[in-house]
Amino acid sequence: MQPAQARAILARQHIETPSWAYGNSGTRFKIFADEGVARDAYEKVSDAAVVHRLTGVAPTVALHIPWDQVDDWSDLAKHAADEGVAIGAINPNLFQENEYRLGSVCNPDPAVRRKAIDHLKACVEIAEITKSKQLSLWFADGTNYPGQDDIRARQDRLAAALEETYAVMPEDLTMLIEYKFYEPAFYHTDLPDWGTSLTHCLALGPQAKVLVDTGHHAPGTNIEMIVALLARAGRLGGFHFNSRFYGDDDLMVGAADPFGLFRIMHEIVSADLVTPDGGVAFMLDQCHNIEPKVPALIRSVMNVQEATAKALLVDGEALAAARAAGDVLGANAILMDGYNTDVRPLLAEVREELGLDPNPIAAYAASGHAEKVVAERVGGSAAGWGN
Ligand code: PSV
Ligand code: MN
Repeated sequence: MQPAQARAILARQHIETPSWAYGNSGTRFKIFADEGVARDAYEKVSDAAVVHRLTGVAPTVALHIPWDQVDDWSDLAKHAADEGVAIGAINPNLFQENEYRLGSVCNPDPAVRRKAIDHLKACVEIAEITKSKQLSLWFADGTNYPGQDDIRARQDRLAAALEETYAVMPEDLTMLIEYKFYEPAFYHTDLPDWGTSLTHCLALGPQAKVLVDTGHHAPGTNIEMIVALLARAGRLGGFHFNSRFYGDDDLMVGAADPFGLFRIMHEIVSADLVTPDGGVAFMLDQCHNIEPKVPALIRSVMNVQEATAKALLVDGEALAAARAAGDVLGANAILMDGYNTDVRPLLAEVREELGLDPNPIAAYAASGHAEKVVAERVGGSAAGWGN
């Protein structure tokens, strides 16, 4: 694609940031608290708005419920609008309460399943009030020991819960079903892979789609192949971007494997799903344990932009011709030409065309936001896992 065409697409890109990345997080060993960290959903939304103002391509923020519980959802949506952003995906949290020790919607106890399904339905209502377009589901359900529970019965319980939730969804809401091969369950996970997610989506109907979290695969998995298959099936609902060296590390997207991210974006570009009209939600799902959070999110958005720009610059016509001619090395070289292009000047132009500083990281440092929130956000407790 020509640079001018790529620039037009990049200017319309939409990358969603997650509210939980603005709060404190850590490992099971230690949470290192930062100064100036958002204390509630309002402050997280304000931080997300800073990322959007500096990058121009992060206009929505995902919420996690009840981490982001507020008294008045329309007031939070209004706060977002006042800040120049909107509420993105609504993520029901079904993994932090004592009742969920043996799972949520797959729990053997019908009373626990009822509580979990009621929470899913309450989140549909929150999505309606906040005008969110995605209900994003991830279940920590699974077992730790062979024999612990009936795997098939748990699938039936899962299907029933999804069906009851799907039935109350408005037509403009998409249900995203995320999979993860292990953790926190270690023997079996009820939604371990894209095939299981897709099977449930197909049973539910067209408003159910698969969410690919890049950290949720075994090492060496060819994620772009999964992306291609889901795109072909019309069921690629979105991404949780992050990067990993070992497990579900939730590091900044593009930090560990920028080439893998490029290969994913190449499939997205080839399937013509890169713009918001493609209906794929490009979301980040990360934790910033030791690095400052807002600039880490700015850097992450930029990393996605860079991978996208490289994918857009691949010469599609030349690639098709090389493939048709069986030119193995030629086709590979054409793809690598895209990857090896330094797209930073092109993205600087995109930002200038949007009226932004070409260097969002420097603009953030100069903005004084970090110092301002340290001075302002005194008292109360910083948001973090569990609140
Ligand atoms: C689970 O590991 C997950 O990827 C899900 O998307 C959760 O909602 C999120 O992380 C919570 O951090
Ligand atoms: Mn995720």
